[in-house]
Amino acid sequence: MDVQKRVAAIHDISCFGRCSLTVALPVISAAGVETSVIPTAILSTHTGGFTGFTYRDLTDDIRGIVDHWISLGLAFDAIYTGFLGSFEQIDIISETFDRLRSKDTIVIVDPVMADNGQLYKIFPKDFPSGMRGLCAKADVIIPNMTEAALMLDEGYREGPYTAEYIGSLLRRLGDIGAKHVVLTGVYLNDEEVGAASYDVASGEISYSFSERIPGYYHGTGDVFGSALVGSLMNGLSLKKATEIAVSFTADSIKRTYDAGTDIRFGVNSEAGLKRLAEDISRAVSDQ
Ligand code: PXL
Repeated sequence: MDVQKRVAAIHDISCFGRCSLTVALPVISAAGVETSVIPTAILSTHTGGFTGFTYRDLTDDIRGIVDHWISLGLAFDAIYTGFLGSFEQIDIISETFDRLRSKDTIVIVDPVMADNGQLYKIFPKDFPSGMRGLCAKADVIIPNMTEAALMLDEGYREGPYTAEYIGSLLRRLGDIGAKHVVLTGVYLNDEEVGAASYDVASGEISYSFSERIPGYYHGTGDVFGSALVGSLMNGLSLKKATEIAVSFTADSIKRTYDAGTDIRFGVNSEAGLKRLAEDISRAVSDQ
């Protein structure tokens, strides 16, 4: 029998608005993977489009949780980080990688901090350099186009993009230090949008696209990242994991668009969890 994989997901809890841990837990669990959490903060909602949200910072709890886990001898197949609220949290999570990772642990960093050409308002201008440092210690990084431009210290460009530009971004993101880069929000024409994956060692670049749905929906980066982590933990290739994550995210956005839901409320990925589990199982048997 296969030994079940275990992931440590390190994100905030946004109590309303489907993102970060409220997405990571169900999605990674649906992939059949045990999901432990380190909550970095508790907010009444995420910060995108809501005003008046509460924010309880949990930075002071992180080291104690890790100390206890180490005392129990726990091991993790992956560590997956997303939204981090301060430079201090970046430093503590960087230290947590060193303390929790073994030679077989995959560290996946989503440098959540920006979208649509803009750094989120709550972050200082130099935050991208902090996230760049954390990305240098990862095995897989999953920036969107805005985060990529910010970490490379260049201006954000509107698409459609050329394959040359995407290739140049991927190679320079690879130079930061991760072994694999998955760039999201990539589009080469106005009809489709998706992701490009890059394997630094082989130089292989793969694209995966889906129909573009109008509107900007919150939390989709976490839906994508969590499906990618769940797929990778099932032993799928980066290319296949990216395809499954693109399709799962696009279906979730389509369902939400058809329902006419407020874009701040996150997307209905819940109705796609069964299909995600089936897609992963099928891809595992096809290997
Ligand atoms: O999904 C990204 C995210 C996660 N957590 C918080 C956020 C955001 C994006 O705005 O505000 C608290």
